[in-house]
Amino acid sequence: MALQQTELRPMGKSIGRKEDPRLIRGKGRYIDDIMLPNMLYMCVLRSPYAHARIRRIDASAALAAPGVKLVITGEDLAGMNLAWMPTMAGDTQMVLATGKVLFQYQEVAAVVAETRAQAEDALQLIEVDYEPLPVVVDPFKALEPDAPILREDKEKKSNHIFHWEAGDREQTEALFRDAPVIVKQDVRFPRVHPSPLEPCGCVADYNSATGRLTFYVTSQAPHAHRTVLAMVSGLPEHQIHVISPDVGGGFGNKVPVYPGYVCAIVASLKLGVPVKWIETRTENITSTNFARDYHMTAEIAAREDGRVLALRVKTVADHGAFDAAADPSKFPAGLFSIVTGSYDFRSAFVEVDGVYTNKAPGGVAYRCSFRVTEASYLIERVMDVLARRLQMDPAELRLRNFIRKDQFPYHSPTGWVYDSGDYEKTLNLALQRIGYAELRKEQAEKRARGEFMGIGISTFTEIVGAGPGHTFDIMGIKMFDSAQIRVHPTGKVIARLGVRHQGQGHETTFAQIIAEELGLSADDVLIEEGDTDTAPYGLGTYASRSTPTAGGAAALCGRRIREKARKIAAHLLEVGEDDVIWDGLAFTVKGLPGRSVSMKDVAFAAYTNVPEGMEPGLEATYYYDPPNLTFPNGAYIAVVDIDKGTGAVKVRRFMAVDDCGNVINPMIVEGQVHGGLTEGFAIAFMQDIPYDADGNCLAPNWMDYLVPTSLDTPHWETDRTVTPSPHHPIGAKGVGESPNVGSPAAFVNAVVDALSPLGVEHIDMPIFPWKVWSILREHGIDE
Ligand code: MCN
Ligand code: CUM
Repeated sequence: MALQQTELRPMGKSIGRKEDPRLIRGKGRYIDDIMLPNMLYMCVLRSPYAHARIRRIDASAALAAPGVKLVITGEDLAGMNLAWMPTMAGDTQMVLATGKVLFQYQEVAAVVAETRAQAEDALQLIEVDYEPLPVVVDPFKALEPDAPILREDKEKKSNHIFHWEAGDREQTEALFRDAPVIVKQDVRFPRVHPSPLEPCGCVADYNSATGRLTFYVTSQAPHAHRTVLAMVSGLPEHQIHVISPDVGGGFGNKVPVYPGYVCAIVASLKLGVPVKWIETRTENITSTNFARDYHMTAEIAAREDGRVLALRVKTVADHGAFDAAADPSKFPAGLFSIVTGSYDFRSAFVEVDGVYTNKAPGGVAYRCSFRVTEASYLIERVMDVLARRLQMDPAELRLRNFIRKDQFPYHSPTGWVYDSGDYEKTLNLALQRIGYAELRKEQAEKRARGEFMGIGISTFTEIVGAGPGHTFDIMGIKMFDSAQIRVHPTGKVIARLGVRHQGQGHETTFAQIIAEELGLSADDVLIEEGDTDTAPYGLGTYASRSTPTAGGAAALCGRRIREKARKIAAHLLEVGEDDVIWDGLAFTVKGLPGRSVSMKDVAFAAYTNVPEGMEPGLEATYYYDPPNLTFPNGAYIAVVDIDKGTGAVKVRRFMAVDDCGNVINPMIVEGQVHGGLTEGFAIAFMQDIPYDADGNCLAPNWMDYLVPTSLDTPHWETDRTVTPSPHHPIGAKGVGESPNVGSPAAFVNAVVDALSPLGVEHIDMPIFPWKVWSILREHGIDE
């Protein structure tokens, strides 16, 4: 039974998630649920070496193994001009290795068999003769002149990928020259992985009679995938039908096109039957889009009273073997230049250098807002370093430097125009809700007793909603998004959007937006996403862009429907169009409030009784290219206690005040915040993908790469302020990534604050208990 929530005017209400009755009862349809007649299974052979020349591949024994139908190698693909594919970052990536392998677990060959077990068994029979080459895992070593060159396919004989900068170098230097106070801190954001519950996978189904490829794939961006596949495969775009069924978590992992997809399509083209490929957990962690791996150095120039003047940032970005970051094309370091954050710096200069290493390729993913997680963590960490240097309370330092409410729209020194915010109000609410003054008193008492309690603040500014199309594109395609609404004769609606949710609740929130515009209930509106044959073109769900872009399209599309509906209403009410007013629920006659027709009446008339000469039907499509991004923000405060015996950090309290403008569904927003905080907590305390000197991945599964359970997860307290976006059709800003962008700094600041009596100024994530334990022991604290 479906949920019934017939409430009208659903905007801003916590109505139950329409998708949950399906998903919670196991009635979802995920990629591995798709079973087609005559379907075969594909498995991928991966490299045990991080860097090696391939002398020879012998697949004859595998080909002769039971059930095996096909083996594909890089050489086979080279014959079809498919051995390499383009990445979104403008680089190229090997589909199956030719010549050499560049990271451990790189795709070397694919086997297709009648069963998955047969395919896996046959992988063992493929003989590959590797000649190991020197390995580079440290991006700084990769930049040294005598480092081995990894990408022999490139003209440029160096491991340096790109240099990118933003801001004003001279002005920043000048401010640094005269500054009375300068702080400097090296900060590493470790390599992490979004690790969604459902790994990546696909079913490729090529019909040789129709020439049509139906491609089922766990995708956050089905339309973009169709375009890329058309460009890579040479199949006409209308002959590719991409279907992204229920997605079991994406977190950015399901934005890129992966080699396995191309291999499955090639296999289906060759064999004429459907081919399924589903990753294992290890394949997902070791080869698909990782996140972060930023080595950052930040300096702040300030006055003695704490007023900040300038910010200087230098970063080395480790992209692994191929730059497969899923950033907008003109932004090799994503939106990292938002690094001045919530503070009114006079000037800033930011540089990023991208580097190849023998590691898995990437890397933009994991609730990252295109590198805003790194930027936000850096500035929030370094503001605390400055506070400590000046012996100033970190809340006070922030309040002194915030961009003030009356400065919006605010032009940042790196070129962004922040739309709106009230940072002071948000922080004050968080301070008051958590009882900041009392906590500081408690901390002082505990310090006197030799106990380690810490309070960490993070007041972040996010930047989400890419477009606008004039600045943001992916391989030339402008980053707008779309909605199409069809109102049927009985007033029931099907709406399709160009985005594709992975658990964010679009089936509910977008139904709320459209129902609000049409005077219906959310139950009357069915939301469909993920099918390129039916949905209007859109760029997909990532970077918290769905609400800012497709949400805007949904509202404006609803208003477009209303324009036609008003004409029909005038006809039904037998008055002129100008005398018809929309009161939020129905069309009424000016001055005659008793006379009205509802959207349901109008819908029926649209198919039965339209005014003379009017086209029948009631539907509309809207492509919305936003005028600017939206700038959600928040104030997070963590309180931690450290166990001196074990070094374990207990997060005693966590207060998150978010401002994402007008809220469509408060419960869903709270759920997004809980989820993102849990991931931020995991990043701060549990997650890292290290490599040894030979390039072996040391966290290739959930035994070594830790995912938090409900037992690890702290209790989250949430609240909100509302500063509507002035340019968004319903005043909403995105929120999905805010908690992950904002929270790591709050956790780390709290731990550093706890240990500051020992002189600790910084600890790199993840803060495992052993790190804290070692610091305590180094300082002679032994309990
Ligand atoms: N919302 C709202 N009011 C607002 C803003 C948002 O009610 N003012 C609602 C939206 O309508 C939507 C949800 O909150 O239902 C998230 O909206 P938005 O911030 O627009 O983000 P997206 O829908 O574009 O989701 C993307 C974002 C990203 S980039 C990652 S990564 C992430 C995240 O969402 N991955 C997720 N949250 C996730 N949640 C789940 N369950 N699974 C993932 O894979
Ligand atoms: Cu960068 S993770 Mo989200 O944008 O899909």
